[in-house]
Amino acid sequence: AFVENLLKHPTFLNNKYTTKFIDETPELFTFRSRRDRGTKVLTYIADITVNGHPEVKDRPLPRADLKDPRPPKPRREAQMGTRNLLEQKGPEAVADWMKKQKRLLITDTTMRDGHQSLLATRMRSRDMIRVAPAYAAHLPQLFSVECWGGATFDVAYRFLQECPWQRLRDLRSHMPNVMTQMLLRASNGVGYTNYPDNVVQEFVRQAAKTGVDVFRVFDSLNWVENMRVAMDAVVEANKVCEGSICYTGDILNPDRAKYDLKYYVGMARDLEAAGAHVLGLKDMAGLLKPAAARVLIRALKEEVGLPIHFHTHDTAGIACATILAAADAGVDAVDCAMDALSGNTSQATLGSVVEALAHTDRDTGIDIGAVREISDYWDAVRAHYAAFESSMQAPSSEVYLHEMPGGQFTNLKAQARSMGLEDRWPEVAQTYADVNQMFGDIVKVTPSSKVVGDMALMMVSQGLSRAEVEDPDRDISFPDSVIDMLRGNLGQPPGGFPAKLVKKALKGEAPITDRPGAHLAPVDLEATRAELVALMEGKPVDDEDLNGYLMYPKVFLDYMGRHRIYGPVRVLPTRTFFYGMEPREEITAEIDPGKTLEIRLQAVGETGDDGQVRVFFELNGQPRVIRVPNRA
Ligand code: BTN
Ligand code: 3PY
Ligand code: ZN
Repeated sequence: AFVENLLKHPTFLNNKYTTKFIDETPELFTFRSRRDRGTKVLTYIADITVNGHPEVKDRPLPRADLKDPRPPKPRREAQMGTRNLLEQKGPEAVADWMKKQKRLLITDTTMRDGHQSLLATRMRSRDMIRVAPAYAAHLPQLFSVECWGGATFDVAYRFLQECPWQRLRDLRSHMPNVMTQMLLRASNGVGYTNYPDNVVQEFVRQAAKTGVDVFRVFDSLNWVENMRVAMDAVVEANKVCEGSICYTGDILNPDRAKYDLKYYVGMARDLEAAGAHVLGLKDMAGLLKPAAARVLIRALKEEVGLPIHFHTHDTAGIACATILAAADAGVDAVDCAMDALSGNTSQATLGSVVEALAHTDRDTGIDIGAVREISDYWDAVRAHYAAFESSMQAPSSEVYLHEMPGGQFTNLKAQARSMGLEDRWPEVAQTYADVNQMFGDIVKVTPSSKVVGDMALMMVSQGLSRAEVEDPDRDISFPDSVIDMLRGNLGQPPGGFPAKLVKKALKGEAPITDRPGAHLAPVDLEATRAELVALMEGKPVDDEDLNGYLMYPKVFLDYMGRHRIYGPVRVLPTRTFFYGMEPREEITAEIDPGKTLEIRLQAVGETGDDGQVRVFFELNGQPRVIRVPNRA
């Protein structure tokens, strides 16, 4: 009843949630559940078995014969890795060490960008944590494991019914020797909007404390001014600050002179001066071509003193070639995904890069046997997420036209499908490119990429051309996200936004041109905590929960509401989580270290006159009957 009440409340339906709303409607939050965790988890299984999981409705099913994936067993103790170096000597020592390495260093992105770009970010913590000990034992040569941030934070609460902080804590403890890495959208945190400075600072402090070692910090308009608060907080936490350039355009194309070599070298110098330990080169769409990589990496190596960490996507099928060119030009570290979750909109294939460089100057030293074994595990994991696979069958050079980031491409395609525009995809791609030019040729990466996507979908669905949108005599109702960006609330792109468009969209209202954070009052953290304690009936609120609430108030409260009903569903196998159980099926779930639930579904009863279904279980040998509503 709690969730239903809450979700039906008009304030939620209008999506105008504010903290004040809670003060005014405390009765919605007083749902109390005394049931034990086992009963709650059975309630979840019963509900999913009867009603299905809304996220996989009408989507392709995983193969019926799939087993719970078995991670490779570690065959030796974890050896020293980059995390030990960071702990003992600090972030500057890590940067110095990187520059001294002859070998090419590799970050494994499987647990963040890999599934974000291929499986709509839907990979569950359990599938990651179970393989972490194998990474610790057999891949201690990795530079880092990217496993947090970007879209994974809100997707965990929103769709996977799990706590992102707990994921991080568990990965950290099962993989204590290799650095963890996160993607941080600077002042946009892990959200889509600019947060007050102290919220960003608090978030970084907590992420560092819970277990992030390397923070890749970027700004969605490449505005270094708007990266300082986040970068300073990382340096303050004594973690590795990877200040990043987002790469767009084509430095070798004279028609895209706005983002030329000089521009990138200038930004790199600014990031160095701003205190970065490592320079990130973030090619979120996979636009950097091999020949351009040679030129750019060489120039950056000459002009800045920082080690360089290169990130790209294989959307055009050329990422390995670009990585090899970058390696030739002296790049220090690159991002790859484990073979089974690589290619297309994801990263280059880790095993293939390891093989390509074996017996060369830049031999990675990574154990290819371990890569294959761990990739086999990821292959088995991926099969469970068939519902979230995209329709992309092959790499495509079309990305050089639209320049969509890997993480957005399949999402926008799905959005276009849901609006009935799937057949008109080439038009969406062209319009996305037109909108980019209309906005003055901007960097497109979360959240600016979402703004471009919103505008493009709106134009295609309404049949509007760029000229019509720009026509001063034609009334256009711009999407909210576009108006917000043109107001300056995401910061400033190089050269500013086109004045005529701003004037039209804002109807003459003056935009801000300084830092959005300068306009946002600090949040009173302890008052917010007290408010949250009150909502949760006096249950203490720790710093992780407080930070989740600060980033995503409604998403966090919805998660908490479901958590009271369904309990720790994170312990369930992925198949059970999305599809429930079959009669006579048995599963085990480790609810605490060493404490397991043995769950057997006996039978599902008929729907009664009251609309309730009785579901018959055995829990650790004891019969249990759970009643759930039939929502069909
Ligand atoms: C979500 O995707 O909303 C989170 C997982 C829990 C949702 C449960 S599934 C059964 C019940 N039916 C719904 O539509 N939501 C809850
Ligand atoms: C994110 O911000 O989530 C991204 O992956 C950007 O590339
Ligand atoms: Zn990426």
